[in-house]
Parts: sequence; structure tokens; C-alpha cells
Amino acid sequence: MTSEGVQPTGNPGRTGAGPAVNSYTEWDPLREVVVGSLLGAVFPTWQESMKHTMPPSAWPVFRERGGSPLPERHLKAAEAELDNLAEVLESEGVRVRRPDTARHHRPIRTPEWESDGGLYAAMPRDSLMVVGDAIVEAPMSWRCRLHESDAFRPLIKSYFRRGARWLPAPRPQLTDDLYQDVGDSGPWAVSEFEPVFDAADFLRFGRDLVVQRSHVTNAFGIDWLRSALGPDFSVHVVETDDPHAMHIDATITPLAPGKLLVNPERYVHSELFDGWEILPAPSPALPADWPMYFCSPWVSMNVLSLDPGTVVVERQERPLIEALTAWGFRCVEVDFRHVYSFGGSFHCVTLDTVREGGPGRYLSVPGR
Ligand code: DAV
Repeated sequence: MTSEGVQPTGNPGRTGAGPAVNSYTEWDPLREVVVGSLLGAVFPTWQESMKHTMPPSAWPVFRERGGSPLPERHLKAAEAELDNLAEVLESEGVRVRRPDTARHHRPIRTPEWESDGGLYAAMPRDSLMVVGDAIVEAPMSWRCRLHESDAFRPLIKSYFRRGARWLPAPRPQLTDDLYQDVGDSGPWAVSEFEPVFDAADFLRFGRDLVVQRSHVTNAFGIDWLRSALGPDFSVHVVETDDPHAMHIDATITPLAPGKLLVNPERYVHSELFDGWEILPAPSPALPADWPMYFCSPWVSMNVLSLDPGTVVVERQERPLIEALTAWGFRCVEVDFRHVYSFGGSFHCVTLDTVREGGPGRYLSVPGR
């Protein structure tokens, strides 16, 4: 496990060892992955747009404790789970990279606004996206997350030096113009003032990407990504039934070509998945009183594919493990409930930088 240093000279292109970054799908055999870290994590600084996505029980905590450390005991247990995930992935033959430990408690100031602190480097899936040989840095709409990808910059620079393409989105201004009341101007908390998205609202299917609109992803952001990726990729907006939408990866989880795990409360069938087998995920096994500051218990289905026959699943999600096993998958069971509390599971906390395989076409795209 290393956080690689930066070499002094320019982008030398690909070396003989194969592309430094190569990942086109959510399921091709995984060779290298970034696993996030909760070290130094703090509570997010409250902004009104959060109330559309964050559990109401967390609002007062965020309002009062933005920029101050997450509860220490729970945080330590969660970081141990992340370290253990890294070890399990290595034992499965996957190279693991970790981010720098950033100082998330420091305030963020721009000419227009201030935030009491940052957040964490736990969820690289939110701020970064690998599409083929490119790493995209997302323009995230929470002010406290403006600098979140900085913790991954040593890795990004190292990948770039070794031939990856680096696509940082236009830096968002995140002024008040971006935020709107839901209902007044539309169903979402972000306007079309400037491009914003979280990378976790997208899923990769070879030459096709699927995205949901959400309280952190606007049409302008989707258009920017389309333009940045160019004509080799198509980006399809799918409908989901989720008034609290923020990140698609507890709603739709592709596990292999033709195999889709879906959230039965949120999935709306799209003709893109015509011909796919669809498994509604069993209800999450998490007890109702488990502390969840950032997300719903449906992160149970936020699994990580190691290859088209293998998934990493939370050890206590027995109904899901049984359903996936019956569907022909090998389940690698890992304890992860303490991480759940801070906003995600195996898909959220990882960024798959190298998977085998190249671009394919897997979706049923009308007219193609
Ligand atoms: O609350 O179901 C979880 C996704 C986090 N990246 C939810 C969304």
C-alpha cells in the first residue's frame, strides 16, 4: 500500500506495464484501487441544500459541529474497517493505494463565502471518476467539499506522469446563485448556474455512462462531462424514484454484463436495461438505531465488484449475501457498519483505477 511520490518530469505516455489508469466498467476484473481514509475527518459545515439529502437526525449536529471532528470511537472503528478492506483487497490480488491525510478541520474561504472546515477523504467515488484512461475531478456542490480531491492529488499526479489523462472540471464558484429551494424552481436543490456533479451519480458501462439528476448533479454538469469525454462516450440520464437523490450507487448496482442489482424502492426501469436480469435487493439488515449521519441503510447494496463473479458485501447483510450467492456470485464478506455511519460502503470508499478489459457496449440504446 503506497501513496506514490510525484516524479519531476512531464507525462511520458504509457509504459510497457500497461496503462496506469484503465477502467471502463463497474465489474471488469479489478487490478488496482484507491481506498479512502477517514483520518482527520470532520463534520460537514451546514448549508441549506443538505436538508434534501441528509437524514433529519443529522441536521442539528451538522449545524452545530461543522468543522469539528467526527465522534472519535466510532471513527477509529470505521478507519479500522477501511484498513481491513484494503488488506482483504490485497489478499484478493488487487493493488491498493491510499490518499494523503489531509487537514480537513481547516476552514475554507473564498471571496464569496466561508466554510468552517472540509469533510474527509473517505469517499473517492464522490469526487473522482475513472473513465477509460482518464481521471475526472468532479465539481462538487457542497462548499465544504470544494477541496476534497486535494487529498488524492499526489496519486492523480502520479497517474498522470504514468500516462493517464487528467480532466479537472471547471472550479465551481458555489455562490448563492447555485442553490435553490426545492419546489420553487424545480425538483432539485442545485440550479443551472454552473456545472456541478458528484462523480457518484454516474455508473460506467463501457462506452456508455448512466447518470441520475440529483440534489448535487445538474444538467449543466452532465453536459460538461459529455463534452469533456467527447464522442467516444455516451452519457444517458436515467430516471430514479428518489426525492432525496444524491449518488446513484445505492439505487442501481451493475454486477456483470446483463446483471443489475436494484433498489426496489427507487429503481425505475429504463429501456437501456432491456434484456438485463434485474434483482431487487433485499431490505437492508441494519438495525434502526444504528447511527447514520449521511445516508440511508440502502448502502447495503453499495457493493464493490472484484470481477463479474465476485462482490465485496457487508458481512451482516445476510439476506443480500444469500440472494447474490443464489444468483451465482462469490461474496467476499467484510465488516463495514461503522463506515456506513459516515456516508457509504464499498463502492463509495473506492476508486477503481485499473480493471482489465477495454471499452465495450452493454446497454440497449435505442437507434444504435
Ligand atoms: O442514502 O441511499 C447512498 C450513496 C452514498 N454515496 C443513500 C445514498
